[in-house]
Amino acid sequence: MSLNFISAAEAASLVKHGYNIGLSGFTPAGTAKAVTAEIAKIAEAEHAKGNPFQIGIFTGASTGDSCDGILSRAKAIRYRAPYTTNKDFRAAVNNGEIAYNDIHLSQMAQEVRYGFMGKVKIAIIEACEVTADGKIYLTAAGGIAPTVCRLADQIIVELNSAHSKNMMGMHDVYEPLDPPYRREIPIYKASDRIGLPYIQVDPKKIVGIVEVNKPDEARSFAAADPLTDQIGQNVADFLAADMKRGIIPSTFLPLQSGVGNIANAVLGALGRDKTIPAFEMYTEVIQDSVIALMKEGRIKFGSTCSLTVTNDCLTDIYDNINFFRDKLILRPSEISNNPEVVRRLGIISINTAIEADIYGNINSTHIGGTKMMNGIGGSGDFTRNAYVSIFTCPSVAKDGKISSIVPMVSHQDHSEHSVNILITEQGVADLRRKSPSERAQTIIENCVHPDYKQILWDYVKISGKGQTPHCIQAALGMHAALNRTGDMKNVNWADYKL
Ligand code: 0RQ
Repeated sequence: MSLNFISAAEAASLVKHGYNIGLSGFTPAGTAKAVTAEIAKIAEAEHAKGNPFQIGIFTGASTGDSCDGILSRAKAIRYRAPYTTNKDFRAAVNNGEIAYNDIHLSQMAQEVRYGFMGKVKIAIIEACEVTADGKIYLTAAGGIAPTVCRLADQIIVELNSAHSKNMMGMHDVYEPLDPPYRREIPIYKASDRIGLPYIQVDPKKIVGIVEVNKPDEARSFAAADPLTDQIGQNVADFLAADMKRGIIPSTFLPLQSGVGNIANAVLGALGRDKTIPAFEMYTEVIQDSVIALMKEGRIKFGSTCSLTVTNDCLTDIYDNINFFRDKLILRPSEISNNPEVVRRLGIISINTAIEADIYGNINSTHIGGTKMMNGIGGSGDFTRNAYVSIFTCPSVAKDGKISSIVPMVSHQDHSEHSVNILITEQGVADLRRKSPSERAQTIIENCVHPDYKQILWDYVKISGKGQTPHCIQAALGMHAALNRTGDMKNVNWADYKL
């Protein structure tokens, strides 16, 4: 079979109203960019004629503006799963315009395979190389590409020359069988390679190859500041102390770290702290700080689903591929985030909370309990199965008008049963082996901002008795005060007397 090159517009014309499309990528790394922008144009033209045009999007995690942003603005998305970070998509979701299914990232590929999500008509896959016998070499992410390639009727390849062919060989493509035939995933250390360096597809399904030269759209991160540095130092001090006590083996354990400004800064601090030995990562996202630490020898190996790095950093990896070839491996999200593997390897997970409550329940996704921020991402995959699960956040948000620690979370993603450690710039709350009341004491004492300590001690006083004491009428009183007055400090517990 010869390779059939077509334009992005020709490729987009294959996508019809009502189709579900499956995309490569995980975060803006490795995602389709050109065909999605052309689909948006078709949607706008159809809408101008009074015709409906909306599609479902299945992908690994967030994408870049060329996908979620452009398609949201064109009102071309009916349904989407999972995680996304785009602000226009977020606005459309919170206006009720898009049906958004925020599921754990490890489950996405298997739920598509199980038939829970509906038919995938077309897969759009970014590649750095494709061969006439159907070998697709992915770029900066694994995502759900192997699964959607296998299930889709047709495959469009975006052959993106902004990604170097040096990426060939960096992926480990492996798809488990479904129950009742599934076997263990044979990864026993972060660097184990268990699959192929490419996706093998039936070449007849590749209906077109679109030549593209567009870099990934990963955002750069805010520089670390004294607050994020302090959070990072608290994480490093905590881990060093656990090692000293022999709770964490002296060889250390692989780390997972979430995405965002805080996560980037935490890793930087861990790298600087030489009481932590050089370590490995088994994670879903590698950001710039990890690459810098690899060059310094502080991180020995990184297994990831994506290289969510700035373009300068990605160019650096491509230019020095011989250095990175035995230090990095990219896996599909079903494997990078697999609970079985996370539990086996004994991962230390570090994720960011939007808010936590005094009992250790975590909200990672919703602002004020109702508005979607980004989504749960892989935080649940790792937290529930970690050797030690850690959440970090600044103790206050929005110039101190919001306490990140509240009596009861306004939305719950991770329960008290899965959360071991809470860390803010104020300090560390070790929740392991503690009862709910003991957890409340340690969280308020160690993690809450001084402006909110007395407010939360007073809440404890009005909470009465119980395994998990609460004054139910008042449990969301700080959120109500924020809505009413713009500042949680204006809560008055006397308003909620029994
Ligand atoms: O608002 O954007 O208006 O400034 O939330 O907060 O402090 O910049 O932190 O970039 O690290 O993001 C949880 C969203 C943190 C992210 C979250 C406001 C705050 C700011 C962002 P502005 P920061 P970060 C990996 C695994 C998902 C789960 C996860 C995330 C904005 O880490 O999406 O970890 N996690 N997945 O002001 C109101 C509060 C607030 C608040 C913060 N209590 N109330 N606003 N903010 N706390 C991802 C993958 O799986 C791919």
